[in-house]
Amino acid sequence: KRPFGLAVAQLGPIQPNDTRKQAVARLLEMMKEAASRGAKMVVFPELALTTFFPRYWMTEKEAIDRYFEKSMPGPETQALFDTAKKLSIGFYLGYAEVSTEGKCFNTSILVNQQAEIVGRYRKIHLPGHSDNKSHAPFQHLEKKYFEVGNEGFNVWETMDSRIGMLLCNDRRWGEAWRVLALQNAEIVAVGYNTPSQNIHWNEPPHLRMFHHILSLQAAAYQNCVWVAAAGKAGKEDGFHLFAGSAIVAPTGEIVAQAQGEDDEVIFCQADLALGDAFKQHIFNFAAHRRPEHYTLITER
Ligand code: CDT
Repeated sequence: KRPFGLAVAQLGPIQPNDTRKQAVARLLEMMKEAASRGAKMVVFPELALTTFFPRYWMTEKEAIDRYFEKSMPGPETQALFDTAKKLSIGFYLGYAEVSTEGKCFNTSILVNQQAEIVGRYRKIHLPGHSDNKSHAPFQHLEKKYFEVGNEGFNVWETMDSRIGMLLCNDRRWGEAWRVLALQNAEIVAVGYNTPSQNIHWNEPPHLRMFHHILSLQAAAYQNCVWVAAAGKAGKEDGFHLFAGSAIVAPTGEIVAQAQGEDDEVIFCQADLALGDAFKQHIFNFAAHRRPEHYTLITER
């Protein structure tokens, strides 16, 4: 067995006028709880420092001034790094990034137990739209505020494991997971913010949660990885985001799931060796994959 203390910290809602200081204080509380339960790493949600602001039509400058981080760590986020180092716990954190060249990304970072940033992922599957849908109850303007990530899907050797990162909508795309599995990922961390209401078509609400869990379980099994998925949940400014933060084993089984829609830490002692039998047999990529028949995937 190769035990790895894995924690997911779900966030309840963050309101538009909540400060970074308030958000960071909540993250710190959960980081401490995760560490006390024996976690080596805690996974926080996508855009974990602010409300899910792509629901608002703003000018890009307004959005940047309010909701984007100009540096990481910055003055308000330094405490996360200081506490992580003190407690010797790694973390995944999602936030809105303005790069040094002034480009905007929906980003996550992977921080090791010495509080060093070892990996960065810039979200590739940006859902939603860039125009103002004035008839809709709220917007989903990720295509307006963010550029498509320009650094690919990567896996980092850290904390005695190989860890990959995805962000929210990526979890629905089989290709994203497979690119991480091909780099021998053992754990994939995913932060998300998913509105319960679909503004594009009248989707039955129960399907939203079903497709979220279905995506995580299928991806974990088909790629022999541990999945740690952290959501931001509850009503932000009256708009509901679903909860359902979960840890899924390489067997495809859910081993921990959040019970409510508030700040909540879930934890499991993940056995990183659990995926080995699947990797050696049913999903032995070298023996059984047929990439020569998959070329259409990259051509279209
Ligand atoms: N944040 C994010 O990517 N949310 C999307 C919502 C899809 S509906 C436009 C998701 O896939 O959960």
